[in-house]
Amino acid sequence: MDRSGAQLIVEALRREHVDTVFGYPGGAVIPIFNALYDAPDIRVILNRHEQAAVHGADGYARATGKVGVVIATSGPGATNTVTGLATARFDSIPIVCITGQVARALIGNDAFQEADTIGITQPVTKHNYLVMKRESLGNMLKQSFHLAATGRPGPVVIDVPKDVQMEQYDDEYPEAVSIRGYKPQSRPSPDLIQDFAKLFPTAKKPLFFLGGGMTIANAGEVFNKIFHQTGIPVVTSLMGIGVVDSKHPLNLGMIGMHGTIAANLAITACDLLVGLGVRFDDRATGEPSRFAPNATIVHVDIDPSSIGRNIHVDLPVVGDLKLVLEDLAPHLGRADLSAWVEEIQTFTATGKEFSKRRQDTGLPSPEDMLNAVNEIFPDAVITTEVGQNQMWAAQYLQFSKPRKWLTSGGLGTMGYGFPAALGAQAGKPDETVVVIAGDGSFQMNIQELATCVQEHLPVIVVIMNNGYLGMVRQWQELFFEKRYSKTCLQERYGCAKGCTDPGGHCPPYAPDFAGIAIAYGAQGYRTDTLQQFEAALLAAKESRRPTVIDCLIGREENVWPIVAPGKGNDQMLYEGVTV
Ligand SMILES: Cc1ncc(C[n+]2csc(CCOP(=O)(O)OP(=O)(O)O)c2C)c(N)n1
Ligand SMILES: [Mg+2]
Repeated sequence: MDRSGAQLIVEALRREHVDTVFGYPGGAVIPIFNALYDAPDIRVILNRHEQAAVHGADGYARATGKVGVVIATSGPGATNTVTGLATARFDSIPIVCITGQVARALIGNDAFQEADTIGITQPVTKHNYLVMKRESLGNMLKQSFHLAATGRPGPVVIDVPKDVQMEQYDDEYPEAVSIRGYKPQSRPSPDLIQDFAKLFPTAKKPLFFLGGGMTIANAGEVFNKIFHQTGIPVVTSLMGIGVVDSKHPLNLGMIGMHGTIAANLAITACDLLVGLGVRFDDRATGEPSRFAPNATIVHVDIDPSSIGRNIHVDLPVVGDLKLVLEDLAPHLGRADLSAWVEEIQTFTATGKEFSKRRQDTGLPSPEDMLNAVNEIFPDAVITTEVGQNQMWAAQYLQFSKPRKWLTSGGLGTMGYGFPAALGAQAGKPDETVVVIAGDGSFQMNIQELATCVQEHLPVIVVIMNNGYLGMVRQWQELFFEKRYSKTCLQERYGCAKGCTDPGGHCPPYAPDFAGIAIAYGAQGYRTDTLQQFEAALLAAKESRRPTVIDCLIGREENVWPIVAPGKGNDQMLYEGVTV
């Protein structure tokens, strides 16, 4: 039976069990949207910007574990996807991004809305395809889904010229896929597992370090068995949050620049460090020569190219984390770690002691706000924007399950959190989805309020409004003599240069976020006490409507502790005092 390329694309979506796609139409993808018009089984979410559509597919993928799909037109549609693709690439999120391209005969002619999508997206994708023959479309689609989801997952772009979308051909969507040279290794040899297991009985201070790969590999369940069986403490990267219950006393939380005091002290003291699905990113390691200086380091990852890149690894283990841990588990027993656990308790106590130094600003503190979110939405899916809001969320929010913590870890993309929340909500309609946002970041994709309202996605946005690009301001305060160059979001033309004294004399904040929410048809609240904030959260919970809660916080609140650039994780500052 002859069918058009566009019809085959829709068939591919069905065969890959895609129930939701995110996108934005344009001249070069009209045939695809036309074919989707006849596919009531596939929900098409119309975002208001292609970047947001990719973040939507990304949030959907992180929350559900499925491949996220996005469709954008040629030229500006495709170029708008780049930040979304780079965000997904960095955090290893499976996405298939279908872009329209000008007709084959026009490629290379500077045709209207032509862009070299393959060239532009190559560095920010796992792979990409330009479909120059209608007969190749089926295989390339199948390969795109396969590559996106397997091995180290990532975004794949498939660029389809408009005339390929319209060309008729008699083909079926392929059943099987084989890509020459692509065989992600999944299971290490039994000998390697033996070597790995041998390190545990002699270690006096073992420590697990969990990263985002644990969630991607769905390795949480088997890991928790090992964790309870061995009693070995855990630290995480930003992306590793949610694999182990935050409330467990042996889960010390995040390491690194804004990690917890206990986690940074533990990683400095440990003698066996087992990194699982981590990248040893510079924000996590601090100065590499001071990172885990006493430890034998094991690194388990599906991607051999990420092993040994940033720090020296003693035992590399390439493989699928779930399979590796399943193979390892039978070799592990319970050793006497009481001296190590006692030492860890002193680290935790130090952390508690320092936290008492936080000063009251007279406005809701980040910790109080996030505790309220913990209490009112204990099981919510949380997404974050980027900046101080993201770090406070990582420090104070509590999780007991994976796929509930969605944050742009590698790229640190402002504007990620809100559209990702829409995607997560579309994929998990029965769950509550809360965005922890900054007043700067939220404005990077604020137009998605329209998507939210019109698609009935009752996302709750919590803006921690400090009137600043707070994280950059914090760096200016600590490392650039308080020269607040272009980080004040209340600054108006005519404000005194060098103002470091935000207060009542400042011009009013623009925009009025609650007013904007209401203008879009969502609910909006502006709060400046904890009581008002909690009441707004409860109102949002009650209504199940999209809601924006703009909560004022102390303008110069800082994230503590901080490991200054160039310093080691053992050299933390808390409220300016050395830990
Ligand atoms: C797209 C993008 N541009 C710039 C940055 C650099 N940046 C990192 S944090 C930050 C400030 C974010 O401000 P806001 O959203 O208000 O969050 P806050 O730190 O105040 O909580 C900036 C500008 C970024 N991460 N992403
Ligand atoms: Mg801010």
